[in-house]
Amino acid sequence: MTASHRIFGSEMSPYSVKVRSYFRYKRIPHQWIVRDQNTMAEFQRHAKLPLVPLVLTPEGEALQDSTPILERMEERFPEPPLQPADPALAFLSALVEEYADEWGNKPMFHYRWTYEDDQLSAAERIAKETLPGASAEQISSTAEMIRKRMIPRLRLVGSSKATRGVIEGSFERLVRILETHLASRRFLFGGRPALADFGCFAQLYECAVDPTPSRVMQERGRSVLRWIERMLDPRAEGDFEAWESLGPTLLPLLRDEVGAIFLPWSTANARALEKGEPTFRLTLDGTDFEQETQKYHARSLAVLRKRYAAVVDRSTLDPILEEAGCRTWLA
Ligand SMILES: N[C@@H](CCC(=O)N[C@@H](CS)C(=O)NCC(=O)O)C(=O)O
Repeated sequence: MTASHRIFGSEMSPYSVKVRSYFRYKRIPHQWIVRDQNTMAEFQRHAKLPLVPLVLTPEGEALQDSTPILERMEERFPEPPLQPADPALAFLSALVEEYADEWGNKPMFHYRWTYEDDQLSAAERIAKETLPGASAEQISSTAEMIRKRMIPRLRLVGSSKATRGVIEGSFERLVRILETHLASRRFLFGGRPALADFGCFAQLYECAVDPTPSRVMQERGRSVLRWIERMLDPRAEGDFEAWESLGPTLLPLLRDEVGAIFLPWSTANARALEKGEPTFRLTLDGTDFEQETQKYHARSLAVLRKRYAAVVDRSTLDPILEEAGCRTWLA
């Protein structure tokens, strides 16, 4: 039997939940270790960055950053394949994952730390998770500390009164598009999960357990909620579909979210970083959107562009990207 991997994570961290679902899907023996006050010292001994998830391999390697973790595991555990064999679909799946990781995190973070109900609920769950067995007073004072620490971080993701409409509009559109797409299929690319599912579900899983966004999902996203449930312990239930059947309901995601919002935003961030500008602004959905420039997003956009450049035959992919308004941002 393969020795066990150890995943240090948190139920409150979308990237941790994403990696855990992947390990479950792949049947990779693993232990889920909540990073709490008992496990923190060990986490800190291995982690280069103070971020979860952290995966320790049986060989003693420490891995961080969810996408490279999945890619690394995929080399060692190629079955069942994470991506469709068709390179065009595989790229689209990577594109949706990038959108979810980098933009889809905004609504999640925005709702969680903007509205009082959400702040209180999340801060308490984080405090309980971090301090197992603590008294009610300890939990409540820690929760208050967490709340005060997290609210100012809204600025870092560009969430403010001025951008609330853009972020919430994007979330509602995403739920609407996925609701239609998932009404008649099990996963985003057909009968089995792909990279896109792991990225996208994880952000929405967190939204589904926070009071404000979960109300939107209860009202308008019942199929999305069922898919999130499936994604917590996903199984291959069929094959990937072809673009011909996916396209009618998947193109709106690529066009109205990835092409209209995410790629222009990520490109503006990367340009600002190149010029050494500390903030950047652009018009999204007819509204001024301003945010602090972030290194990480620019790096992952560069990786995505390399991935696009590496698709040898783009005769199927390019017309799809063109129709979705994504191609100009990738070339
Ligand atoms: N790009 C990273 C992001 C990881 C990340 O941002 N993790 C957050 C939680 S979702 C974190 O650990 N924040 C600091 C903390 O919770 O202490 C990934 O994909 O793994």
